[in-house]
Amino acid sequence: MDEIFSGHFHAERPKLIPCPGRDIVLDRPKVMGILNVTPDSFYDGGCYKVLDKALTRAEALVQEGADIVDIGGESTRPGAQNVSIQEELDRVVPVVEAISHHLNIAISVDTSAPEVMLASVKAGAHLINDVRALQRPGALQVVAQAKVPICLMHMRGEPSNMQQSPCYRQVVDEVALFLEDRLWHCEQAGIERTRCIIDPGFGFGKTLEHNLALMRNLEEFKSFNVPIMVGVSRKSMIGFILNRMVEDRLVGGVVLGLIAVLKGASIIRTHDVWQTIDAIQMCEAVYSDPEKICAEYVESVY
Ligand code: 9MG
Repeated sequence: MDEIFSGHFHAERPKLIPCPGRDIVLDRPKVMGILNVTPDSFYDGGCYKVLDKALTRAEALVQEGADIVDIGGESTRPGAQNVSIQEELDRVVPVVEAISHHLNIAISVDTSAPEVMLASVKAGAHLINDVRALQRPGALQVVAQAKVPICLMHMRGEPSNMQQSPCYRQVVDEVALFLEDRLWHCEQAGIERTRCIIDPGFGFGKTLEHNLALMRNLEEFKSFNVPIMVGVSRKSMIGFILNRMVEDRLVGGVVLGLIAVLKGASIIRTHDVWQTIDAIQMCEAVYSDPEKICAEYVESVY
């Protein structure tokens, strides 16, 4: 058991994601804090209040130790409806501008719209997180031109219908096949593989059984030799297993995030930043060189 944990914690992972002006160095697992600017988050339609609140939340994420902030203007929850491009631009771009001026943190934008990708990069975003894996017309070209890293996520269907009886013959193989195909399209479009991140898309067109199979077999995705991102925080798979409401799913999310790291994930996308960092650090302390860890601890105490 011990070897399984230490082996995974020290498993070979890609070391760097090149990014103009802000390379993402994967010297340890990175934590991406979630900043939603949708009506079901703190978005209230009043421009200044939204910006203020978004900036306050981003500051809190930085304080907690987040490496990346992921800004999303389109709700991708099960049952969510599409938003117009203009609405998404209005929600996201001012927040990207404000964060890039005021805070020192890598900025990711969670969008599938090429117009939003382009405007966000111009406004200071460093990375694109696309739950539709650049399948919208023009998206591949925008990311190729911008030369920013891209997270390609697997989703079956659309948020509005994805949880209506999702069905796979072999979920791990089918998700892997999809990601391989999207990586191929990226390379054809001129997006270097070193800029790509893959994500199996927990909860996106998957039953509890599918999600558990993906987590159990997450190490299989290491064979792509690109960083793996995982987002499980507060998702319904935790609710099903623990019978917890959204606000009480922190422990379940942190544990799943840690399992993902042990199985080779390089980036954990979460609402609960400091708790996730603490869990990773405790695991690192147990499985790192004891002399180094103890020397660091003594220094920090005295
Ligand atoms: C936007 N979004 C919501 N959940 C996500 C997940 O699990 N992964 C990624 N990449 N994005 C997500």
